[in-house]
Amino acid sequence: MIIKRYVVDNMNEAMVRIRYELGNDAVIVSQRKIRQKGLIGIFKSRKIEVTAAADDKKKNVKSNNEKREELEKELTDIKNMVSILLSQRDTNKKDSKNKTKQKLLENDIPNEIIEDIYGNIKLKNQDKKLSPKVIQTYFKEALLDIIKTDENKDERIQVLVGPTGVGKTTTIAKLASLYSLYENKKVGLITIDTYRIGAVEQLKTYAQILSVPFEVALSIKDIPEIINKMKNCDIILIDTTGRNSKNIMQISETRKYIETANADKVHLVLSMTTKQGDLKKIIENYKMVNYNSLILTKVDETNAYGSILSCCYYGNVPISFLTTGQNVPEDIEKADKDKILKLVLGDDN
Ligand SMILES: Nc1nc2c(ncn2[C@@H]2O[C@H](COP(=O)(O)OP(=O)(O)O)[C@@H](O)[C@H]2O)c(=O)[nH]1
Ligand SMILES: [Mg+2]
Repeated sequence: MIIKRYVVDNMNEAMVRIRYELGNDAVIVSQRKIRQKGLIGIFKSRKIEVTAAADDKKKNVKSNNEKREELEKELTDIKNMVSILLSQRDTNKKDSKNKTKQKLLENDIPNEIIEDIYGNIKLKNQDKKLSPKVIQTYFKEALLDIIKTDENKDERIQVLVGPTGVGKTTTIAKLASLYSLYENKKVGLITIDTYRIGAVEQLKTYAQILSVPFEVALSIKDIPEIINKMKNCDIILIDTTGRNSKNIMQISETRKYIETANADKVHLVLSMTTKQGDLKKIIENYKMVNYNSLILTKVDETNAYGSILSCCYYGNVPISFLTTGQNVPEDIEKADKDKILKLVLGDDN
């Protein structure tokens, strides 16, 4: 049995406190009006003294039950809160993957490449849950693996191949200027492009301006003799006829020229204004000539740089140069990995 004494202003207050502290089964044993002690008591209103009693065990059992109910309720609330937070986090994660993906798609990076990279990240990190930031870092690392750039060791015999109009001849003029004017190398120019009217004249004019030897090969048979003539040259650049990548016969003829010339470097020249689907086919079909470098032209004519990544991904050889305009010799630069990554991802990434 618990007996407690309460000094209260009124009975209402007494009942509330007794019920709270002793439970519903408590009984009031006595009540009386009192005046507080001392001088102050005279000016204060009278109080009531209530004595109440309750069964000790009953009160405890009841309060334990109440406590358990309260705990259970709190637990349910916490569970609900956690599940809401978890579902919010999942949607945020999805949103952020979709946002990154959306940005890459806007930059013209093919879905196939994006999914391939995400697939690899998932595979490598099997059960681990990755934050969007970590995924983005892995993504950038994967891009840097795909983007290969050439060390440009100034190989002696270099051939430029690729479709018509991509800028092969213009690029040869730019390279000839770079090597002869800036690197002080002896350069020789050869063209096997006797197919198009004016093609010979175009390169011959550049050769005259630069005062470098220039030769025309009318057939494969001429190649060894011409190369022999240029034995003093540090670098020999060979221009070829633009080939339709679908024409296997034409491409295999170009391959014969390359083999006869014993080329050290075969640059596949690709224009960034070409549609991505076409680029992929050109890259595949030209594999026949065993190119070991890419030159990407007309980078100035596009804002969607995903094509650059496509070339790296499908070509799987390093990029040597990028060209950025029609001006000879200034509109050419050596490929730089970080610069290309920035172009591919867009400025704010
Ligand atoms: N905007 C732009 N035009 C280029 C670039 N490179 C070449 N061209 C132009 O593309 C056209 C075709 O160039 P050409 O060298 O004859 O191409 P080829 O048929 O592959 O030899 C010419 O009008 C060039 O001036 C470049 O980087 N940017
Ligand atoms: Mg040409």
